[in-house]
Amino acid sequence: MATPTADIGLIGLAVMGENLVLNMEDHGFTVAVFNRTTSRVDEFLAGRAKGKKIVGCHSVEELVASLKRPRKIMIMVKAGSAVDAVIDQLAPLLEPGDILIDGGNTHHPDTTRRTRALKEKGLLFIGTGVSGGEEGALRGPSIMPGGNPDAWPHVKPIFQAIAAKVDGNVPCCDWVGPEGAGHFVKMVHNGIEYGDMQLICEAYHLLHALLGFGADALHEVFDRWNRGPLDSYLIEITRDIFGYRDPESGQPMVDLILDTAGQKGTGKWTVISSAELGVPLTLIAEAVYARCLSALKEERVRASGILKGPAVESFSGNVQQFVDDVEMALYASKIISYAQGFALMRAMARESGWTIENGSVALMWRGGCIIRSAFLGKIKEAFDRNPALDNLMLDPYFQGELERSQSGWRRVASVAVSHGIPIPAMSSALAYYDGYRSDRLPTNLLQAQRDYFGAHTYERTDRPRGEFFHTNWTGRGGTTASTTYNA
Ligand code: 2AM
Repeated sequence: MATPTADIGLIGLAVMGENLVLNMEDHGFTVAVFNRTTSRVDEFLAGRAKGKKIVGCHSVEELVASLKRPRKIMIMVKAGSAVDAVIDQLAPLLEPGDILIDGGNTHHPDTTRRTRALKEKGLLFIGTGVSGGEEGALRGPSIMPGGNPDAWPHVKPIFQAIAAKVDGNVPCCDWVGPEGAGHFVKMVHNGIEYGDMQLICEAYHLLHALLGFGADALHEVFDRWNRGPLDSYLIEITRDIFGYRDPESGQPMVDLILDTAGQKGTGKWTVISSAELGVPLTLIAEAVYARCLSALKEERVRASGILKGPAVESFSGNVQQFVDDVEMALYASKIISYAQGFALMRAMARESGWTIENGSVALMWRGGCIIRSAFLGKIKEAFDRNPALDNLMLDPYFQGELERSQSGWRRVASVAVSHGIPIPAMSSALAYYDGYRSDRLPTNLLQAQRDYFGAHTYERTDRPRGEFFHTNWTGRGGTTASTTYNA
């Protein structure tokens, strides 16, 4: 058999897989490729891979034989059982110390399970988030690897070479943590992406429905916002979307698109995870539910003729001031969303015994991925100042930014409410801000209610924490406290 020549193998030549291969090759690595439907290998070799250091293989055995040791194989197939099928095919052909990498959108518990199972066989598993879409995969994605830490030194030179770069030459890729940590962080990235997109849509709704701004005016506003603290990929593409006209009708394309959204599930997983960990992730939850509500198109159309809103005149305030207020509302809400997302990662790290460095995550998201922005640089600085920061809002910079933007944020919330325009993400963000900064919430009453109907007991303001009391509120039912009723 010929001497192995390839630095890494890749299985799954859909567009993400192909683009990653071309990116690796472009950085000097020889890549062996395989796809279940082998005609795809031939098409790739004859097409985009022609003349490049890419070794086409027609079986997994051939792929394994073409790799230098320790072998490194990246799996880019559909998340779920396909990943297990490929791993089961490969594992018997590999030797201890060989490395398998899943670069798909896998749910993190699967990655934890695979990392553990393969470790038993001496194989080193990595589950990595790859973000940036097709373009990112080709030109520089954000890469978030986690799993067996022994694999990282072998994979690092390849991953950091192909990753997006910021601030000169800093790669948007670093080791995230053990087991499913990489895929967990990618999941939170996607949740934050849901939140960012929903916030932008709410800003659009306010400017469009309330101020009557059309696509051209919106294009201008987003162009200006993209040069301020909101500077980001998503604001930039939104600006460009408003500038795009339907080639046939000449109308703004955005006006012709049906207002119902789909979702693939990563936003939902993020929200489920927040509920399991008991971390408020209200903004992303609202963003997920806003998509669900949008999908009820026929119901909404029927209800629009039945349910009445406020009888408010059209907007009568200062238009320029209101546009600036909406910018502030968007910006402040975005700070809340990231504060909640980073708090979730901190809680998951604690719960799982993982080490996830929030500053390092912020750096990985700075470039390459969909939520890339200048703002993430500020988040990185905040976690550099204090890696153990409980909540991003408490960092002096973000505290100041929230203070600066909250009057506009509050004005937007009240105008939206009085005009009947839904801003679930912006208003829930404000509720979280006001809740988090409250030293006293109405939960004393909640505890009284729980104790009244279920003898759940309560602690007292005039006694030390940890002492529990029960009141016989009705004079009936005795004085026995419930100790086994905690959900
Ligand atoms: P295919 O071209 O043979 O369908 C995205 O669907 C990628 O995942 C494709 O490269 C596809 O291969 C691959 N894929 C899907 N299910 C698979 C499986 N069970 N085993 C191997 N590859 C699979």
